[in-house]
Amino acid sequence: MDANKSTIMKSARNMSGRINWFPGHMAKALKQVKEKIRKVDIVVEIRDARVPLASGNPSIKEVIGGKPHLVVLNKTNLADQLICEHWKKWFQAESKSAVFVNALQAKSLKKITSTCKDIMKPRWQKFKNKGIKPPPLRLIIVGIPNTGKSTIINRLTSRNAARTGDRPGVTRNQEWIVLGKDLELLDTPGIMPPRIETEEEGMWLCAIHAIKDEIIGKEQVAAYVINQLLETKSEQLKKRYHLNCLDHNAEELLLLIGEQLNYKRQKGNIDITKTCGQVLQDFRKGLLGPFSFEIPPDN
Ligand SMILES: Nc1nc2c(ncn2[C@@H]2O[C@H](COP(=O)(O)OP(=O)(O)O)[C@@H](O)[C@H]2O)c(=O)[nH]1
Ligand SMILES: [Mg+2]
Repeated sequence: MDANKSTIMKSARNMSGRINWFPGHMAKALKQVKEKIRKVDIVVEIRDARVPLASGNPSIKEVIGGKPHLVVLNKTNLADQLICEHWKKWFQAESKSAVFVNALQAKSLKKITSTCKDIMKPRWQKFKNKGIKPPPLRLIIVGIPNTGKSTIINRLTSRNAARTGDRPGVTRNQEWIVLGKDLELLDTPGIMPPRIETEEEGMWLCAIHAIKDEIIGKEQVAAYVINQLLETKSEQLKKRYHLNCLDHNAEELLLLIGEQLNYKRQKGNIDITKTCGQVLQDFRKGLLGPFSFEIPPDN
């Protein structure tokens, strides 16, 4: 047991006790996103509904400039429904354009394109007032890793997509995907680096896999998730892994889960890394129940 435990406790901290979340390049990444944003009319930022603020990057404001900005809170099927309702009200009270979606559901993605059109209506009306046909509305999908950008692009484009490159007189390098009448999407998303303000936010981003497990270690991330679930959703945990009793700390529970899953090494020791990997995989698929990490701040 002790040998296993020390593996879990292995720390990702540097000498000064700070977690080294990632090796930089923030400015370069933001510059690349900025260059892409220059080409579009509206920026659609995908975040994770379980972490509505911390899965964004506050620097995006400067990167976007004055362009309209729609926040899409994705993966609502993995988030606590009641907390999502609170967040909806919060975004409304802040007058921020936000839609809540589950990218795995075609119907909910329509909200993205229809809201974009609504947001752009006043600007497009100006063209019409001058008797000019408005140009196609161009959008870009941006966001931190693993929020569902590629899934959303693929699902938005799979049915009614044609490349503008196929049309004469438009860009020939196929960077625009026609999404339907008067709507075009930049074919690659802008990948934003996360900006982590507190250690807790960092752990949230690890839990939703916006940050690679290697940074903190699977064991630490799994222990964090278990501790969070123990606070509110412990029954689901108990049921999933056939645990008799939850009166243990996270490290002990992970060993019990490994025992239940029969994840063993030679000599019968629990394979704790494999166990932690499984717990994280189950959590990220929603098999341990819906869960929200971040609750709305007071408006
Ligand atoms: N449960 C759930 N999973 C999703 C949703 N959207 C995306 N995913 C999954 O999240 C993972 C990351 O998605 P991906 O599109 O690659 O994210 P990207 O890094 O932002 O491009 C994939 O396993 C997707 O299947 C969603 O709304 N609900
Ligand atoms: Mg992707």
